[in-house]
Amino acid sequence: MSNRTFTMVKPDATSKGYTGAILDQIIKAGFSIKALKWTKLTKEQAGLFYDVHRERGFFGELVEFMSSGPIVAAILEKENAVEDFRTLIGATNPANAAEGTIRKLFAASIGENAVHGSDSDENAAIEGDFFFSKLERF
Ligand code: FUP
Repeated sequence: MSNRTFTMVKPDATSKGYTGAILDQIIKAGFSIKALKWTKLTKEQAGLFYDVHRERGFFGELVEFMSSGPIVAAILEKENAVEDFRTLIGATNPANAAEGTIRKLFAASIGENAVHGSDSDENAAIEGDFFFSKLERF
């Protein structure tokens, strides 16, 4: 069990002005920010980030969406970070997300689902390294 996870506030949420409210929920849930960045992915970068989904039918749409506007990337710290953060954000499809979860509150659809959360300690480390150098983590 690692104490770090990686998240993105996705383009749907940044464009609707939800960034502050989402970060507030994350901090109030006990996560501390170890790295934080406002940026925008190219299509190529979005494709690399979601490489594991390259053969899936939704890959093209996913890449278009994730490169369509700014995102906020962050490394978060908390005991049991990966699992607790997945609980905080709720199911991938907001229609199935529990009441009070970030996706239930802020997501519109399975494709435009407001936030990303790493699904394992290994991926949390890979995804954090994708966005942040050692000099950007405190
Ligand atoms: P999650 O781990 O909850 O982010 O979900 P996945 O890794 O399964 O999917 C990554 C992203 O692909 C989702 F956030 C949105 C997109 N996706 C779709 O657009 N349609 C699907 O059926 C599944 C995922």
